[in-house]
Amino acid sequence: MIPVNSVLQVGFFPEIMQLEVNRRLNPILMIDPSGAIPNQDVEAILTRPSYPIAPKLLDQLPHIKMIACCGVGYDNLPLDYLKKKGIIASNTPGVLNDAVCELTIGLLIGLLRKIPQGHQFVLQQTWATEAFPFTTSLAGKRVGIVGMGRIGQELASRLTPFKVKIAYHGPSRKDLPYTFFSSLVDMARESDILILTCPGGKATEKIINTSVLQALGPKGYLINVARGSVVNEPDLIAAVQNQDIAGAALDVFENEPKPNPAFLALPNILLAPHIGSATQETRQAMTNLAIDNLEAFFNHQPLPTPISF
Ligand code: 8YV
Repeated sequence: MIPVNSVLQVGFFPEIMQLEVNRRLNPILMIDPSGAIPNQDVEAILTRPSYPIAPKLLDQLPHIKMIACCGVGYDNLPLDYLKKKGIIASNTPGVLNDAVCELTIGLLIGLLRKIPQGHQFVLQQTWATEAFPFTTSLAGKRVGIVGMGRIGQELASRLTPFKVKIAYHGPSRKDLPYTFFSSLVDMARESDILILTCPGGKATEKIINTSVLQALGPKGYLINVARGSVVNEPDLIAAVQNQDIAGAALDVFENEPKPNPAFLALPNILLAPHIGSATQETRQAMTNLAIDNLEAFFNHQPLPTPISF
């Protein structure tokens, strides 16, 4: 049982998620993280990855012992600070793998086969006078996955039936039936498609830069469903503008919900508003898993999905 007035909800939760929250607990709402603290006696925070939880906020909550993040990424949490203060945290891995992989494959095929351009081609009735240009097949391509965690591994298994050759880059080799590259540039050089599924944070900040994009080459494609922080956006914009790569599909950006305006004018780019996990079923499951962690905390039980740090 979660005690009344014990949980502070930091940030906006879309309706279907807020309904689940309200069904199971009665949080104190702090929709604007920079606003005034509504109640300093709370023991736990419920939030989402899009809301950085600053130490200065936590310093105003002397009884905080747990943070439940409703999302798989937790680069919004000050882990060193939490460790120092003995604050535990949870996220919601696993339940969003299907949704994120489905969107990734949708973006990939939409980008390679120019599906949005084909839609406009028909709407504008250009078809009556022109033939839509040939595109390129996914089958036979070399796919390099950056970050072989739960989502990366699920994506690799879903891509295999598409007759692609799969490689991966990450901090260490894993016992997987795919080629491992310790060097990201080397993998880019040996790939037709780079797909980013790695965590955000300092370790992956701007690892996709001009060197990687040049190695990927003019027939190469970049797909980002990880975090905007993983990509050096000016480098990517220049690479697409100069046709140093063939195109990019992006679901995440440095500045959400107002991405760099230069992205909006690029050809051969496919943009989505950070909807990787945004299905009704997935967001309900994520919200309930986040609350399961809160319940476990208040019942002095092990957390279902603790963050290790
Ligand atoms: C969240 C995300 O899923 O899970 C993540 O790491 O990137 C987000 O899509 C979403 O904000 C739900 O809280």
